[in-house]
Amino acid sequence: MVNVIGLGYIGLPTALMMASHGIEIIGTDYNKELVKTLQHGHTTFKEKGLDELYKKAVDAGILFTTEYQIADMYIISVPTPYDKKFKTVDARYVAGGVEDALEVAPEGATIVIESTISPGTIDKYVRPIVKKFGKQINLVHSPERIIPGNMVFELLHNNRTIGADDFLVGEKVKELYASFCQGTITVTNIRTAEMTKVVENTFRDINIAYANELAKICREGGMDVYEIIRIANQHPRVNILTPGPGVGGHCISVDPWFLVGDYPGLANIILQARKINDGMPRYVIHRISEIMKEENLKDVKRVGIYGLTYKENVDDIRESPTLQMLQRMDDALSGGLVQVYDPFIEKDIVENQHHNLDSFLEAVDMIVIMVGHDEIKKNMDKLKEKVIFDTRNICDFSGVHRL
Ligand code: SAJ
Repeated sequence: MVNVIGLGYIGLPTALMMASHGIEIIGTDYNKELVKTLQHGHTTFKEKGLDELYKKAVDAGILFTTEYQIADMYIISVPTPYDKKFKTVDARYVAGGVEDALEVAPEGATIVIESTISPGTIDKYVRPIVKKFGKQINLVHSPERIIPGNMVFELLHNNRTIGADDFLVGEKVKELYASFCQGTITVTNIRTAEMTKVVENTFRDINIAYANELAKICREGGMDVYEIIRIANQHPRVNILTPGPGVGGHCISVDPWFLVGDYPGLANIILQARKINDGMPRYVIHRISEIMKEENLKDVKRVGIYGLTYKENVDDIRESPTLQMLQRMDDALSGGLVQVYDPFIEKDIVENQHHNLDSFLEAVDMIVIMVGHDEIKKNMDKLKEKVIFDTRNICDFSGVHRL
C-alpha cells in the first residue's frame, strides 16, 4: 500500500493516477476541509481530465484521510516555498511530511519525495530526521514534472527521474511508477535527481528571459519579435520561447532562486534571467502608459486587465504576473483603479473585479490581455471596438498593441 502525503496540485493527480492503475492508495492531507471535499465526491481544483480520473480512482477504492498510514511506501508531495529574503528552499513542509510518515512507517519502508527541492535538501533536512527516528528507511527523490493545464496527460507520458541511495530500491520505485508512466524512467542518485529538476525549470526561465529581452530590443529597434522568433526557430537547433507579461506559477519563478541562493557569485545568468522576468510586470505598466498616450486615453478606470491567473486555462494565481502588476500599478498610473476580470477566479481577490466578460467589456475602452485563456480567444470579436494591448500575441487584429 502507498500512502500519498499532501493532496495538492501534484499529490492529488499522482494519487488518483496510481489508484486508477491498480495500486492500493490512501491519500493523506492535514487540511480537514480539503479531505472532506475529496471524501464527498469533489476534486479541489480545476484541471483537464482530473474529474474523470477522480471517478476512476474512487471506483478503484482510493481513500482520503487526515491520518498517516502504516504503508510500504510514502510519497511526499507538499509545497516547498522559498525564503524570499535568503533565496533558499524552505524545507519545513517536506521535513514535516517526512516526520509524519516516520511516526508510523514500519522498518524497511520507502519514503519518496516528489516535491521540488534544491540540491542537497535531502542530505541537509531529511536525513537528520530519519537518523533521529533510528528506523531503517529507504530514501528516494522522484521529482514531479507535470505541467498545470496538461497534468493528466503528462503524468502518463512524461519521462521521469528517480534518485535513490540504493539502486535496487530505485528499481523498485521505478516499477511502481511504470504501472502508469509510459515514458522512460531513469534511476540515478538523489543529489542528481534534485539538481536535474531545478536545472530543467531554470533552463525554461532563462529561455523565457531571452524572449522577453528580445521583445524589448525589438520594440526599441522597430522590429516584430514574434516574427523574428518564429523564423529563428526554423533553425534546427534554435527553440526560443515566447515573450510574455512575466513568469508566474510556483515552479519556474521560484526554483532558479534556489541556485542563486545556494551559489551566489556563480549563478550569474540565472540571476539575470530572474531579474528580467520579474521586471516584466513593470514593463507592462510602462507599455500601458505609452499606449494610453498614443491612443489619447486619459481615464485609467476605463482600462481593463484580462486574466489574473499565472497562465492560460488554469485557476492558479501563485506568483501571477497580473497580481504583481496590480500591486505596482497604483503609483505608476497615478492612482486610478483599473477594471479586472478572469473567468477562472470566482472569488473577489482584487478591487474592481468583474465576474462576467460582457460587463467587464462594457466598463472599459482599453483591454490588456495578460492571460490567453480559451474564453478570450473564442470571444475575440467582442474586442473589435476596443484599444487592445495583447501581451500574449493571441489577437491578430490590425492596430493591436504588443509588448
Ligand atoms: N511563460 C512565458 N513564455 C513561454 C512559456 C511560459 O512567458 O514561452 C510563462 C507562463 O505564462 C507562466 C510561466 O511562464 O507565467 C510558467 O509557465 P510554464 O507553462 O512554462 O510552466 P509551469 O510553471 O506551469 O510548469 C513548469 C514546467 N517545467 C518545465 O517545463 C521545465 C513543468 O513541467 C513542471 O512540472 C513545473 O514547472 C513544476 O512543478 O516544476
